[in-house]
Amino acid sequence: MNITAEPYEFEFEPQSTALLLVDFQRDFVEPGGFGESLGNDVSMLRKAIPAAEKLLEAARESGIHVIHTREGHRTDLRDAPPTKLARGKLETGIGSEGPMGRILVRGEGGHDIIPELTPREGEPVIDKPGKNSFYATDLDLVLRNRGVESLIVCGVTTEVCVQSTVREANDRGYECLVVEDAVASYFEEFQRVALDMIKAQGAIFGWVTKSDSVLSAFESVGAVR
Ligand code: C5J
Repeated sequence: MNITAEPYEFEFEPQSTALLLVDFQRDFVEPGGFGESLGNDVSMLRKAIPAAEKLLEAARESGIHVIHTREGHRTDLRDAPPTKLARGKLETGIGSEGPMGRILVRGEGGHDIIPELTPREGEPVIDKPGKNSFYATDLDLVLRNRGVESLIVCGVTTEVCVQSTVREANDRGYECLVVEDAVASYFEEFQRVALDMIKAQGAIFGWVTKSDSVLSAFESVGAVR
C-alpha cells in the first residue's frame, strides 16, 4: 500500500507496520508538568493530540500494531546518567518532587501517558531512559518479534525524542513515516526544521505526511489481524 508523503510515496504493508506513539506523557504535555516548569508553552505540544487520537483509533480498528514509549527513570535514578541529571542546573529537575509527583520517574503521575492516548491492554509500552527509544530498551526485539518493518511515528517532541528515535530506526533498517500534525515541538522553528531534515535528500532518514493521508490508507486496509 502507498501513502502520499514527502519526498515521495511511502510504501508499507499493514501487517508489518506499527504506529509508534513517542512520549505523550503528562510531564511534557499537560499544564503544570515538567515541560511547563521549564518555561515551555505546552499548548504547542497539545496541537499533536487530536491527530494522534485519530491515528490511534484507526490503527486499533484496522489491527495495525500500536506501541507507546515513555521517557523516565528508575526510582533510584541509577539509569540516569549524572550528566542528564545535572543538565540545565535546574532546582527542580529529574527525580525532584514536582506538581505531578517525582519528575520523569516511573510510576509517578507526570510520567503517565495522557488520558486521551492511554495504552490498551496488549499494546507494548516501552520505558526508556534516553531520548532515542531504542537506547537501553527492548523496542527492537518487540518490533522484530512482531515482524514490524515500517513505523508510522507521532509524539513529542519532534526535534528531540521523535527525531532521535527515527534516526536510530532508520539505521536499524526500519522505514519511518513521520506524521507532521501528530508530532509537536515547543518551538515552531524546530518543528519545521526537524521535519525538513527527515525528508531531505530523498528521505535521508524518513518520510513526512499529514494524518489525513494515513487515515485514508488505514481505512482501505480493512482488518489486518
Ligand atoms: C524531551 C522528549 N524533549 N520526549 N523529551 O526532553 O522529547
